[in-house]
Amino acid sequence: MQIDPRDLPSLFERRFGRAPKLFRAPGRVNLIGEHTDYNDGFVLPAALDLATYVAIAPRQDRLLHAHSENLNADFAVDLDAAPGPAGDWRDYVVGVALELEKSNYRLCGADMVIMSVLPMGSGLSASAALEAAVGYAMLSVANRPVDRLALAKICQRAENEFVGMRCGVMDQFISCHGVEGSALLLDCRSLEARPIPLDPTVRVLVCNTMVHHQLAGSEYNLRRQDCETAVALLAKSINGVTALRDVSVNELDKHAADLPPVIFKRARHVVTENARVLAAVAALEASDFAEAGRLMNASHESLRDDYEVSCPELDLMVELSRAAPGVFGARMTGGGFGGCTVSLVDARAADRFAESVGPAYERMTGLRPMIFSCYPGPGAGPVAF
Ligand code: GAF
Repeated sequence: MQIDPRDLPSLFERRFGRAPKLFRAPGRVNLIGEHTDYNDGFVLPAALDLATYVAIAPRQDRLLHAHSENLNADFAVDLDAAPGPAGDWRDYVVGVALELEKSNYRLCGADMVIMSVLPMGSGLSASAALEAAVGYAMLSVANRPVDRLALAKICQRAENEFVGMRCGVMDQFISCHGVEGSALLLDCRSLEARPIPLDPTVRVLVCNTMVHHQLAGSEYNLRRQDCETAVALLAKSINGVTALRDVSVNELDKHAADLPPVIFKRARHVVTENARVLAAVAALEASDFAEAGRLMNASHESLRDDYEVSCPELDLMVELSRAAPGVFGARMTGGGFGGCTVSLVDARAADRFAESVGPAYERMTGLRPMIFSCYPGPGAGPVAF
């Protein structure tokens, strides 16, 4: 099936007999800072120009009626009937609506058609894009002003509490706050963000490995538990530790013996990754792309060996990417266990990147990867075609 968001107005009118308003929210690629967001740390994501789109019109009652064009599936729920999770895509839609109401945003019922050009389960945060697009759209048709930070937190809560995935705030934050042409350095404790413009002499290239290992969700929640264990143990001997953000690399080394070996490795990833994010921002701002690339490489090694969230396909894609001409660095991006890699590439070599990486990956895995250059786009909002 051909997915084209420009078809949304006519698809909506055919289905619901009236004209919709249109909204979009982007997916993201994270340049560096993985599994640091739920440790109150630093991340450096950029919003993609690939997005999830929602066509919406209000209803007189409190029914939420949604159709997914990608899945060719429908559902209807009564917002007053306190629906529980269904275990599929509906939960992102209903979860956001219910969390908005819990936060005192009274909504009206709505008809929606949803369409996404983001590949699902590819680590580009299609779920946060769905949440942010639906949240923005529902607030708008209920004539409520959109506070982007409040919306990002509500979408995260919907995912934590309704969907059952204990994600941090990075994906929802960048989907709501993306800045065209820039990545955002986000402090996940203060939620302050600073745009880091992407230099025109470099490109960000994303490679989808086309695999998604099922253990992603359960292992993610286990990693969070490991971090909480590390914090509880370190807080006994270091003053003022409430998150791994509060621990320096030296302090962690000094207290290595207080932690079981696996917990130490998890903590070492988070603590060193936080330091790498800040160093990478300094390197990007100084146009030192060799250093930024070296830090991205070190991030991948740490995720693979200490945090143990990589997989053979991600490692292979990273290896092939690093061997391509003009590549400063490459790493997995997102939660791991499949999905995408991100590479920082000299703009002059970017056009040839896909032809050096794609066929080799396909030959070795039998999978044809999707490879694209990412120009950072804006955050969630209305759209017109
Ligand atoms: C997933 C989560 F949703 C994010 O919050 C973040 O933890 C990421 O994995 C890892 O950095 O995308």
